[in-house]
Amino acid sequence: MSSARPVILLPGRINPHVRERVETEFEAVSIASADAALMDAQTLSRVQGVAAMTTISAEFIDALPNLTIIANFGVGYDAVDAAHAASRSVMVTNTPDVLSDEVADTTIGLLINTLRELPRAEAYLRAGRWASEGTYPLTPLTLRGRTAGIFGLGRIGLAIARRLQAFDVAIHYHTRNKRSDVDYPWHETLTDLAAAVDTLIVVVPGGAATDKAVNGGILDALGREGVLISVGRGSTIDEEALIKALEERRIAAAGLDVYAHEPHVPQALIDLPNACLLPHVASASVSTRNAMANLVVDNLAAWFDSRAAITPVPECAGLNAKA
Ligand code: NAP
Ligand code: 8YV
Repeated sequence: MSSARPVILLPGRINPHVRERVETEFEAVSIASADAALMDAQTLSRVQGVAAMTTISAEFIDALPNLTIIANFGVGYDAVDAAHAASRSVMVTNTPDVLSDEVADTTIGLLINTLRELPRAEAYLRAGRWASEGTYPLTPLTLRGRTAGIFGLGRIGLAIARRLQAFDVAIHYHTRNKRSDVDYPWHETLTDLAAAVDTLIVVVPGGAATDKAVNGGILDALGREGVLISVGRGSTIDEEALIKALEERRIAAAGLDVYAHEPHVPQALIDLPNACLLPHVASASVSTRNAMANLVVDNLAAWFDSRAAITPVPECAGLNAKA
């Protein structure tokens, strides 16, 4: 391998297709986690790029004096201190669009599983209970007649909305900025949105601005027939408040793909019959993860080729070389 190739650090677990391409197209350095103490001074100074699906802190960025790009595996980049990277002229890229349809498909599946209890019905069959006890009980909840409120009508939120329209579900939304390209009713506050709908779908980015935004008050506004679906980031939901609302049946049910402290899921949630739980799999098909992996490595290649990343995050868009 030529020593002229840019040196790319792979800290911690990474998608195998990212690893394969980085090892082929760059000089790869792997370490167990994003901890500068795991590298000697010479290695720290050789690193020019990072490809990661883990936390990249300001401290770690500062420990890499010749770093110019962090390519994040995932559209959500709340684990990367992008503001700090930008202040040091380090590019950060993410993987938008290529996963939107997959995540939206999974969200619809999670919603229907939550309402119609399909995983529980299948477990009932597999346990032999259909033959021994009779038909599975009728489900109190249904998608029919529901009104969905989408908290975060961005790329994925729009893909969810398009699918829900085909199911004849009415759609409302809350974002900070009203969109001019859709006719769905916009609500200026999350409380107003929750009060107007019976199905709240959360797909905003994580981070300080959305931390625990879905709290007990929002769940009470959603109401007793209310269903919460969360596919954005676990940090956006006040998990303790959610568990209490589900236990007390102040909302009817919840379907979750993301959690505050992954991969740890509170036992109280696992024990709840009205929670439908997935292990952060919304984008997790081989084809979609490969598309994300290709975008990670294509961003690195474009950056080292022409200093023009393909999908810079907004904080870093100004770092791209002008065409
Ligand atoms: P996006 O296109 O940037 O959309 C984000 C939406 O959220 C926008 O409509 C934005 O509108 C709104 N928003 C952002 N901050 C807000 C705030 N503080 N209050 C209200 N609305 C806010 O992002 P995307 O591609 O749809 O992805 C969304 C998120 O989904 C990602 O960041 C990631 O965390 C998560 N995700 C999860 C999985 C999974 O496996 N479960 C997979 C992919 C993505 P305004 O800017 O107008 O507010
Ligand atoms: C991945 C995601 O599960 O893109 C995101 O923001 O949450 C998911 O697609 C994640 O990036 C894998 O680490």
